[in-house]
Amino acid sequence: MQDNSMRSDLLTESGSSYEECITNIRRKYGKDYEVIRKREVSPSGILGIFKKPSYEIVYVLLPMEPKKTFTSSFEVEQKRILEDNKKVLNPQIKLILDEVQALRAEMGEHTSVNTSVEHESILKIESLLEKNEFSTSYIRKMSDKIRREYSLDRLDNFEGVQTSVVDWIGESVQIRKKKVEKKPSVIILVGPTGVGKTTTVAKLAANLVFPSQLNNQQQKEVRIITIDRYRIAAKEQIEIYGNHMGVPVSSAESAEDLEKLMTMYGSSVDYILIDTIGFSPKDYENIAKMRKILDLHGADTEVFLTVSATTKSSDLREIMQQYEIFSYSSLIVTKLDETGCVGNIISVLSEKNKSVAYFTTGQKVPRDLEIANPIRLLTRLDDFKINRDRIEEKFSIEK
Ligand SMILES: Nc1nc2c(ncn2[C@@H]2O[C@H](COP(=O)(O)OP(=O)(O)OP(=O)(O)O)[C@@H](O)[C@H]2O)c(=O)[nH]1
Ligand SMILES: [Mg+2]
Repeated sequence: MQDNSMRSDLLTESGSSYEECITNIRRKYGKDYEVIRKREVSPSGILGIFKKPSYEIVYVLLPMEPKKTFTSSFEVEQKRILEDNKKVLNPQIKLILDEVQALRAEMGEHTSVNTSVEHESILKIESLLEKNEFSTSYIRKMSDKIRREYSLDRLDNFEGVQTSVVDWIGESVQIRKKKVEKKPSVIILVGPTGVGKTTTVAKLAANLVFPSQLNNQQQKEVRIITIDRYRIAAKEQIEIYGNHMGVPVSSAESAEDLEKLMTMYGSSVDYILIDTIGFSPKDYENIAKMRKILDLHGADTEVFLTVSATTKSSDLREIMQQYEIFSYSSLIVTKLDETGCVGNIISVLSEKNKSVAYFTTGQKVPRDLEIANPIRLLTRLDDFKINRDRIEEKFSIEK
């Protein structure tokens, strides 16, 4: 048995299908692994055209408790100290220690029994979730929920289990609750570089200025402010959109500038949309500076963290953590059109207990913007059987 408590190297498994690769990985290492990449490999060469494509999964082993049968040097040492101590300890403590050891052995047995009798339906669901790039902890929570809610004989009905899991995934997506609007409502978009903040500000502006679902078909008075002082092109980019929509665009370089603009607009406008510069989540200094500029005392502000749906779970966690200083209320998930997998987004939103406000689904302004809804994510799940009527009835947003 190998010790994989410290491993983080990338490993590769190949097979004729995704399921075959997963079965092989599980046979070797159990469930303590996380899929990093998966892809279909087309056979090369002239003869290759007659062969079926194969599958390749790149994965890492997660740190785990050493298996029961494996005794690390640490455990040997621990046992030795325990034995030594027992010799000199008084009988009462010795009794307690013996009991602890017995309990430990029993717990070990129970864990091994549990993992060996996993029901086929649960295994199938886990494999489906992995394929959709849900995080390991999200998958664990789902399997636990199935075990809790389903008796052994009901588990045989895979279709039934699958329907419940789709419902639970939908329920785990929190949608931003609309606030009571004040005049002006200030909306600030923050987030990493290139995720689509400026484009989304333009889309939001257009959907507020012209009658749409966003403004209940009532035209609103809108202003745009950009904090992008370094890049001329960035200001031009938003000005072009502004001109098209008849929305004035101003730029602010400091907290004072911003304050002045806000006072000037006052309650004569309905919405002030603020576009900010994107920073890498590692650029903590600049993120903090931006936070200072945006200190809007008293204004009715709502900060949205903008992230791209193509970001992998571990990066999403870091971004959400680093932008926490903005006290963002909710997320905007962009570029949903660019990814086939939505498990990463659903997992991290649920882990961090954050809601989502909007999705963007392409480069077209103003068309490719929608109010977030679990249905959009559920219909993007790969290989899950989705009952469209059911989820539409269950998750359509109240008008
Ligand atoms: N496919 C796709 N592309 C998008 C979407 N939203 C924005 N883009 C594209 O992403 C690129 C970057 O968009 P920007 O709006 O400039 O991104 P940004 O976050 O303002 O970037 P910085 O200001 O540099 O941080 C542009 O080419 C956009 O057209 C989307 O929903 N789907
Ligand atoms: Mg921008």
